[in-house]
Amino acid sequence: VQSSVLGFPRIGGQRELKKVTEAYWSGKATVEELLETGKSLRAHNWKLQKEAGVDIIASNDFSFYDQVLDLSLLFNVVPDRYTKFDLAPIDVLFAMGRGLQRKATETTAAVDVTALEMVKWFDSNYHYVRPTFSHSTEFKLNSVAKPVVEFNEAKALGIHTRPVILGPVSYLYLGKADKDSLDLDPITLLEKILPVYKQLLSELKAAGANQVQIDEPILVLDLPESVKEKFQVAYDALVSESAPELTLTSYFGDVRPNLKAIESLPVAGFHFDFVRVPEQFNEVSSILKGEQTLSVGIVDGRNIWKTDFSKAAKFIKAAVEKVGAEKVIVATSSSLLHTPVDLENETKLEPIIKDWFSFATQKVSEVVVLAKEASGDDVATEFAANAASIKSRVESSITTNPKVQERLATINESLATRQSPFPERLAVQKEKYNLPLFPTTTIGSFPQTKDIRVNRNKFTKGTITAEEYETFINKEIETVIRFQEEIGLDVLVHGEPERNDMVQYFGEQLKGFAFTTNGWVQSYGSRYVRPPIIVGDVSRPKNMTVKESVYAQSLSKSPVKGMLTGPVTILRWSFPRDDVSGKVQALQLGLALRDEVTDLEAAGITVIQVDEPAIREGLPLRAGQERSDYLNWAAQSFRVATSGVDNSTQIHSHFCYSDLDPNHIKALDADVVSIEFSKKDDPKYIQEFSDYPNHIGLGLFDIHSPRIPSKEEFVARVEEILKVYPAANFWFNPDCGLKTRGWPEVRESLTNMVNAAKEFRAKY
Ligand code: THG
Ligand code: ZN
Repeated sequence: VQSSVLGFPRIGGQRELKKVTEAYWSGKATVEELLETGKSLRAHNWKLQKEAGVDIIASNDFSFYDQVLDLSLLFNVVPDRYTKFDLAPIDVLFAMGRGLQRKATETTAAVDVTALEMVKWFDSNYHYVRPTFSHSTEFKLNSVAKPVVEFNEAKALGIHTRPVILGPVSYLYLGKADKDSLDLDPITLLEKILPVYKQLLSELKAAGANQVQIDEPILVLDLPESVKEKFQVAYDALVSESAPELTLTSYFGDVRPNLKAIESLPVAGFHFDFVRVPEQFNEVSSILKGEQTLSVGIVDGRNIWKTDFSKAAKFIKAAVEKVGAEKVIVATSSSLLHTPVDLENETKLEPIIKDWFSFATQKVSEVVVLAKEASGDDVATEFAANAASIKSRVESSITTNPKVQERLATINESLATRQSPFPERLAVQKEKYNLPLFPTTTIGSFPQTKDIRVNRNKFTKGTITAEEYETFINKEIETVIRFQEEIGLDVLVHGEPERNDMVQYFGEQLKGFAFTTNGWVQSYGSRYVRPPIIVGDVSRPKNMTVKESVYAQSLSKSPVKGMLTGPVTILRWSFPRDDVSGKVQALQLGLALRDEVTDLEAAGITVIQVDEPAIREGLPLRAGQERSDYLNWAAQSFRVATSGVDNSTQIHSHFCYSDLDPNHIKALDADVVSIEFSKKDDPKYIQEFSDYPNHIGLGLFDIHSPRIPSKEEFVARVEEILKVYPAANFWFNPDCGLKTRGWPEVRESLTNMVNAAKEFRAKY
């Protein structure tokens, strides 16, 4: 029985990839240094897996930005606006990923181009850059084919790898039409893209690759017939003598509803995720024919809990009995991209709790041990140690808190409902805040400058005192408040200089969480997050945000928003427990946040934003009971958090990164919502939100890009929106928080936005 890892994190144990990429962008590292770091990270990861004894090691799982974006460059799916500047290939990649604005120099012309749309990768916190097709897209294989280069690179190290590529049906389906070709349905391009896939596969074969992992993750979604039927077309064309053997790979969900579409594919094997959906085993394993192999995804690629060896071994045994040992492969459920690199880098975790975890490096060993066990090798020592860890967690008293469980039982509809419906609340809020038409605001964070990070580090390390740190933070808050007043924003924020991350910050203050010092996971490009870990029942020992908000409000007559992260988002961006349901965890968080909201209100902070950007990505991938249950408990936990306040307290919420369904956010009953919108070019999206009953701000500029929109750009965009959207309900705000931007851009962009709002006020 072989072992297989579908992909390893590429960021490096010490965030080497981030450091060199950002150094390159700021001109502090050369392109050679950038490429060299990539190469050494790849070599390190392959060797680590080889030494651990993994049989099937992935290559092409590395990327300088995003693996889907890499494929777009590989296939020449590069809109013309990125090619006209004569940029180096790596700069085209970064321009597509993050936009590029560069002043003209003596030798080079000015560059000004926005980024492609970035969206969440299924239900994870990773984002991919959406392939963007137009009628003029001409597929051709880049002369330097990255999967081939990296296969050869591993080969030179004596490591035979299995390249991973996203399959053609998923690649097209996950893409979209460019704004000049809105009538184009990307899936209709299949026949045109297949020859390029064939060419890539034959080049891989020529280089010596005998197997390729071809990912078709959309198999876990509800697909229209017109897409389902493409699998047979695609794989009939791709499977051939001149191609390596293909393992059709799915993950994150249930393939059963699409099984018909793949049951007759001539591929060499299949991979399924049995961590997420063990129940699919019987049906999906029944499609195997002849020599086809079954890769059993049994080590969780999405969470950090130790695999329960005894349970997993039973599962693998059943697979061996059904399909035969020579056909079974023990694998991670998905790529390990979504887990932190190495538990050994954690020095501050409580040893008892640390022993319950397994990060990517440890998961590699888990796969190997399980494959050995299934092959009849002696792994009794490993199994005994594992059983002891599992038992320690099950029996631990750290994970339960009877008081929290008692309070949870008191949740009912009235606890989750505001005093009065929105129209009545709006009337008192109008009177209380007296905001102008088209109120302007921001989402919450302001630039996290180097100065801020340096001081936070000093405080964490103890080289400055709590008082010195507070003085520093207060000074930052004051700067942000003065800035907002100066440029004329209406509803202010304190800027969140005291927060590292909007989830981690709360995780560190809540009971029931563990947090890491180095557990980074890539979110997009060079941006990583350090998800806290929910280990037990959640409660709030003391208030978490009141001090900073009250200080900020004391500096201004304008309302300053209290800023909280909502229960669903804290749950989604943490590593959750696997021993109680998501619903229980969200409601516990809802109760803890409810106390924070009422504490803020009591302290005079009466505009309170509770962000739920992750609510959409938490939606179960398929329609059905599970999805409607989710929508109910997600909305309920938000309303538990926000319904303890007076009618005159204005609740805001914010959403980003996904195609939102307006119906889902209606159920939250927030007074004002802001949503990411600047990359939504298709007017149908504006239409979708036109009957949203409460107040709304459709994000007016992309905060992932250093590019500065002019006032005229804002005006043109809002004119489009106001053709269908009621002016009286409309707020002006950016797409998202500004923490990743620099001050000069923020100053100019926001000034232009505020001036555009003033122009509209004069007009309406
Ligand atoms: N926090 C968490 N998840 C998220 C977001 C978040 N997922 C979606 C979206 N926001 C992703 N956006 C970002 C934006 C910025 C950063 C990370 C994700 C970021 N990270 C710092 C970095 O990589 O330099 C590290 C931050 C820190 O010090 O903790 O800037 O906001 N959980
Ligand atoms: Zn956002």
